[in-house]
Amino acid sequence: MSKKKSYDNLTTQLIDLAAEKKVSIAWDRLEEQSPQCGFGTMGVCCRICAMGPCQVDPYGNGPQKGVCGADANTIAARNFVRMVAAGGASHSDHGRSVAETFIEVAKGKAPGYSIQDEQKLLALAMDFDVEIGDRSINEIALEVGEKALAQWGEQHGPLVMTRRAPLKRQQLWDELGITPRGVDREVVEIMHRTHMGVDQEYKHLIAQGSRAALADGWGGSMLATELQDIMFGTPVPAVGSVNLGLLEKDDVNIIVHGHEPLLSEMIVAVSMTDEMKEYAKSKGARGINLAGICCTANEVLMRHQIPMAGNFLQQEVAILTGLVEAMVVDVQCIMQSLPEVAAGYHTEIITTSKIAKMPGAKHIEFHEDQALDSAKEIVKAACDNFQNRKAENLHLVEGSRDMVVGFSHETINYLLGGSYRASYRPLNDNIINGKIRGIGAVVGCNNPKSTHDEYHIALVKELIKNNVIVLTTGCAAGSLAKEGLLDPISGGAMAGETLREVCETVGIPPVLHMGACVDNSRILMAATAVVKEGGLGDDLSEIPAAGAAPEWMSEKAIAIGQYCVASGVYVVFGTTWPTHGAPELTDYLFDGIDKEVGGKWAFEPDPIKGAQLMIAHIDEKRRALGIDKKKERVLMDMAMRREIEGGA
Ligand code: NFS
Ligand code: SF4
Repeated sequence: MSKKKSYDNLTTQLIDLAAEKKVSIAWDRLEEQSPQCGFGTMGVCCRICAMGPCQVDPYGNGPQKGVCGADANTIAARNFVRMVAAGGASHSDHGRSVAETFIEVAKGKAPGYSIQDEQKLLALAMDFDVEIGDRSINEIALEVGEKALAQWGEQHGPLVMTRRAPLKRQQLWDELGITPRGVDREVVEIMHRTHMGVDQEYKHLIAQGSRAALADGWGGSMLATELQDIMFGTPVPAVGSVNLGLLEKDDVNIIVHGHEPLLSEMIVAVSMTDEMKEYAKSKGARGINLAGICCTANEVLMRHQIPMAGNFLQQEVAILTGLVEAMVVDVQCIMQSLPEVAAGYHTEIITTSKIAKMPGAKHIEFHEDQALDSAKEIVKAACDNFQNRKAENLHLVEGSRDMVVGFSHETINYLLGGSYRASYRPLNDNIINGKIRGIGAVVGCNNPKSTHDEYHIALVKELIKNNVIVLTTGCAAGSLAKEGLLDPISGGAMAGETLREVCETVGIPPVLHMGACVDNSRILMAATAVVKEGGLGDDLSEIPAAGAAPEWMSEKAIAIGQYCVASGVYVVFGTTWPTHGAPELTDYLFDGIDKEVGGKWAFEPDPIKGAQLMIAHIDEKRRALGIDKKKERVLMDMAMRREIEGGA
């Protein structure tokens, strides 16, 4: 590979160090894997039954059917909706753990956890028709928790949370027969329908993909966010910081990596106790420095301002600083290579989840009913490891960036609404008057197939330059933060004139950090609030907005993309696209599915072109709403403007 591996300087330094030390990291393994199988890349390899594996030749020279007769569209659509199933299952199973713990908290059986946001609990109680009256908070929480948990297995639907969507959207889902039932059922149905010889009509398969994805976005994921906010607090704007320069030479450095805040919240709490601080000192350290990677980083960053060490592709190189006493992992996006990378270092890789182990890692299982004890054991193990640091392994990198984090859908409401009345009115007005051209949601992973961080940054710079306000989550947020885009001053300077003006007035950056990937449900809620506020159409598909996952790699990204598309959103993916071997299916996903659900997919490997696709879509929506005309004011020269303003 000749292209740059990472846009980030610190990461680049450590990639070079890895090469020097002959430590194999993701980019090296990608090279070893290259060229990757074209059938797999294009989605037309089927290994669903033992008559296969079968491949369909996308260029028409080889076989066009699998042994069973399945064609390219069926094979690629089955593969695609299986990605939706796995991605939705991951988010939603995380949500299920949260719901289970929530119930234990309500019963008073999970010491360490508590109900922090009572207002949000009461709002959720109303969604679930739970009587409030003069019942105690714990009583209400217990009933909410049990009703929420039952949503995973809801057999008939509709899921309670889908009733938050704009009415028109709910009716459309009903008409199309994709109103989701519980995610457990939808995922099982995908596995059934994609078994050999069942559903073999690609549009019909994709419809089930939509239904399952909606069960995640408007079910499992949304409930994960809601219940986490109730237990750990709804994020409010705060200053945080990002990048590997935040690892401290004199402290015990613990990196929390993965996804579920159930564990990381407890590690945060425990590492702040005097007992643990003293323990760290007794091992020769100054104190304890906690930092995050991947979505766990977003969770603890937005609620506790714990620094973000990095995003997905920085997990291996973080170890190469020689400063990490323990990397504590739970589920999802954790590379199996970590123990191997750590082999020449003192870093301990600690797995903690009941469902996830790795060879070469130390397993300290985390139990929610003894959460503080589990967390203490983990933090102590990290402190014990401080004295094993090897001086010859130290490779300090310097640098970090500040950012503002924690824009939940509620805080956007409050911030933009000002002190009189929380409301989305000012946001809608600024969209209608054209100061804000539209909304872009930029989310998702890193992928070594494209220069780390670069696509996120280039795409978002182009969006904000064109006055599109950006909402971000997940590893994308990490990329953007490293470039200073989440900083009101440096980010604001990169925004177009009118967007900058709005941001300066409110005191926000042009890119709003909304949390982890599971919190993409916050973006759905924010978009819904825009619709309900009025003036921008009456469905999600009518507002001037578009989404993107430029550097995606995970099946979760496909699930998110599909629930956005099925919610009426235009979604652009970069790097690679998994159905190219099936042209008819691909045409349908890119141009055809929108006639049904209002949203559609696009693939664009160039960031500037990707941004332009999003902007063109936003402009088209503005035209349809009849709010495109006012923009012409921009074309007036200063003299005309002075005349008008003077005459007013
Ligand atoms: Ni999202 Fe979070 Fe990152 Fe991608 Fe992985 S951490 S759930 S999947 S890599 S953004
Ligand atoms: Fe081949 Fe059909 Fe079996 Fe797939 S399901 S492996 S296409 S025979």
